[in-house]
Amino acid sequence: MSTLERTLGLIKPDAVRAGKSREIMQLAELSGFQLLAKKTLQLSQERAEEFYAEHQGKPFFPGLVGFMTSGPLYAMVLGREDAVKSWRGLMGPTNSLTAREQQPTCLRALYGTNGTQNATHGSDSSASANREIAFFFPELQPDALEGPEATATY
Ligand code: RTP
Ligand code: MG
Repeated sequence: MSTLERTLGLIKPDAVRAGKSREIMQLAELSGFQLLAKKTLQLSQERAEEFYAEHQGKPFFPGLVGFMTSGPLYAMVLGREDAVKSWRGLMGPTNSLTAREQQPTCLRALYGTNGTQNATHGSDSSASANREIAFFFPELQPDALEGPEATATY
């Protein structure tokens, strides 16, 4: 029996700028992912730093934050069996230059530029997926229905 798993996918600012968002979403759907939710948004420096908090202090961190705030991105909730692992497989290696050598048909080979500007993001575990979906789609969380406002309404 197959169970639906959810992961958080991003189409990063380089791929959005290059006009590849629709193509990437179509490839995702052709690869068996359901596009359960999507939105376009611009990250502030603070939000980008929070999203990539695990990389604070690394040499590439300032460049990463600068890149992720350089323009609008797409955030997507992707559903599929084994979604976390499957989406990372479709993206391919982190560095787009390596990706072109090792997996020429993966998303990062097709749409990315280098080690930082690599077109897409995907959660690295089910726990990360839950956290990252809540980060970009707080309105989808069951908790959003609780709290004083909701209680007062009913
Ligand atoms: P992501 O989180 O974006 O899905 O990528 P990942 O797991 O494959 O790679 P991770 O190690 O989490 O790195 C996060 C993002 O930081 C940028 N990066 N630049 N120049 C560099 O050496 C370097 N290393 C990482 C990339 O944008 C990478 O996706
Ligand atoms: Mg990562």
